[in-house]
Amino acid sequence: MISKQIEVFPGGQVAVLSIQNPPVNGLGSAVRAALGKALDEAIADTDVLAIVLTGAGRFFSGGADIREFNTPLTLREPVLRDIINKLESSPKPTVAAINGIALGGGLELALGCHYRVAVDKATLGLPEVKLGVLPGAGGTQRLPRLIGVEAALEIIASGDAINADQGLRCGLVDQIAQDDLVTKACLLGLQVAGSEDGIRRLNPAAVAAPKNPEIFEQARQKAGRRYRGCVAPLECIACLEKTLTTSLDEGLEFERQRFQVLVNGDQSKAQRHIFFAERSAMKLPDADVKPEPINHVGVVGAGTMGGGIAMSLANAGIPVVLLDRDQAALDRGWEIIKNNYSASVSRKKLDQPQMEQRLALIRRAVDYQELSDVDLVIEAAFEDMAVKREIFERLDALCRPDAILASNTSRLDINELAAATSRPGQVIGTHFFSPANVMRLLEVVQGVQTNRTAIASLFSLARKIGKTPVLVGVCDGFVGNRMVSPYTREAHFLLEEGASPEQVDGALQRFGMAMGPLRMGDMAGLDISWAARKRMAPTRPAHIRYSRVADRICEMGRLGQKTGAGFYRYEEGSRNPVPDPVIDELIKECAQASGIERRDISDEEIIQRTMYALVNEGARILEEGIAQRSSDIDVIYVAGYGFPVFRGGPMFYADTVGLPQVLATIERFHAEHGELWAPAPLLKELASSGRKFSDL
Ligand code: T1G
Repeated sequence: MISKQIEVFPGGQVAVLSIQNPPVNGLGSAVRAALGKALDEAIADTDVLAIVLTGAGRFFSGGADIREFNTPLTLREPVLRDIINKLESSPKPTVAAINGIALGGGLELALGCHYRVAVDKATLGLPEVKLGVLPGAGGTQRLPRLIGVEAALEIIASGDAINADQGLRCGLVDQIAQDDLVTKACLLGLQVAGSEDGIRRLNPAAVAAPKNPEIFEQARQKAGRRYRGCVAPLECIACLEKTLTTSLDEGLEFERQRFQVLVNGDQSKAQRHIFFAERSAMKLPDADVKPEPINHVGVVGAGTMGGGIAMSLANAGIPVVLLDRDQAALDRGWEIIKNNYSASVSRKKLDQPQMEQRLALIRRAVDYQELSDVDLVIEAAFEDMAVKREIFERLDALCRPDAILASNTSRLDINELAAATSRPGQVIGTHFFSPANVMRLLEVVQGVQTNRTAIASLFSLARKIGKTPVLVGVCDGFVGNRMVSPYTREAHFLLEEGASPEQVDGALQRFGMAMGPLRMGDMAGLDISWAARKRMAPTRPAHIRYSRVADRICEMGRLGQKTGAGFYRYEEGSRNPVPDPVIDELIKECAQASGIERRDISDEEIIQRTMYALVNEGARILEEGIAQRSSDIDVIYVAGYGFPVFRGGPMFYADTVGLPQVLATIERFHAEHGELWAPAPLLKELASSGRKFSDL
């Protein structure tokens, strides 16, 4: 847990304590107890003149052990704050030798030291806000006293990490080291031990007011945009504001109280659930299966999705052949890619050389022969089975026998594509989400014959290009889009029953969704789901309720933003939805044609009808084994569909509401609205047995 080494120098002896707790040197209770004991011994040892604290491997420390947050405080003694106070009140100089990643409580531990030396590749951050909490071991009180409240506010309210050089410039780091980190830290400790100035200590008095008194309000506005609906950023900002009027000790007590409120709140429990859920989802189904390297990729189709996929690959340094059979289409796609990169350069997210380097990695082609040597082809052509099957037959004939063939289809049958090839084991789905170069989610769709090596290879590639891969099975819409069907169906039904488009979208945006379903449809294009509905029309049972609202909107040529109108109107060049009386009238006509008497609809009903439609379908997906875990569904919705992270995803949200209550409401809807609301057997089983989706 904690190794101790006595380093002897001409100026005296230094106790070097090293945190050894793989995988991230987390500060669990055993580590804290061992560190406290080692500190007591080093302070008591009269031969030791200074103390250096460092970490083993690439982590100084990844912070407190998040898994402990659900255990009562008493079980977590000694608390991290006590260990940090021991460092800070030490009569001997304490120096943090930051050997790599120092996050959360890990950085707070370093803040408890009197000095900090960091390797040049160190990463320093207080990401607690991303877990729905705040730096609860003194970070909100010590950091502003070290680097000023403005710099501290940015680091703590954003949760974003900084590098060693930025740390040096703002005063968080005293020295940068290369491979002589511990020696440098020891010598600094001895230098202080021998100096008349003594140990530099933080000023416990209130912090000087910032030049701009508006910074806290501005921070709240910024946090509201980035972490919409989250309470943790506001609590972080409150703790920082407190430093202007209270002493260090008073501020630490305030911070402790606010931390306790957050860590026991639903939002943090949801955000911690997503933290672990993302890591579970990205775990390879068979850890022992070795992925094949993917170093050269072909993308077929230079449209919006194909271009975004090509950018995702180039951004990770992977050479791409972007192919379209139509030169004009290829040129259009290339222009979009160049414009996207230029926009990133204008926003200073990229510099010019980086843009040119990435563009150079994307080779354009119209001849399929250019794909004869790639490791993987991702087909992103028109969403039509006949078109895709023809492409897969061509690829199968000319690609290397070991090449993997993937389709970016958003709902078509991967098994049918596999059957069109001589390599069904190497056929897989890679469902990217638009814009593919931005959205993290990647549904990796396994066909019945897809082999484990192909899955492992795609998972490895996904992580390399910064995506969150989630393994899903084949059905219409896989997981995300399959669930979005009943979600959108209920939204359309609610329109006929009396809600306006802006009420449906508004209720869901107030719930925390990044965008309501109707506005989302306008943005994505209403024609995509229209085509799916038309494809399924022949098999749709006549006795099942069906809303004509969306079809009629499409039949008017209103396909969403791209045509300037859909559920809403859009002024020229604007994406702001404008309610349109034409649509209100259309909805009333549809309701009348269906004999529906319109009524007032509450926001609560809108949330229940749409959210529980997601949950019920998610339960069926789990029953059918289309998703491996309930938490995978949560990851898909948070990472790919704008579901609020502070509610933990649809299945976690249902657990939070309580499955008996969710089931009772669904059964009421079943009685009122018919068989579309038949409760999933799994939901009934869990509700009756007192279990939760997160128990699965
Ligand atoms: N607690 C518990 N487990 C953790 C953990 C943590 N802090 N960090 C990582 N793990 C597990 C993770 O679940 C995975 O487990 C394994 O370690 C490898 O993680 C008091 C309150 C450090 C950048 O928010 O950002 O301190 O799946 O796959 O890609 O104020 O982990 O192998 O079983 O992510 O190399 C603040 C969270 C905590 C940092 C490493 N700290 N961790 O990334 O590995 S709250 C954080 C990360 C706190 C104080 C507050 C990343 C990483 P498994 P990984 P990685």
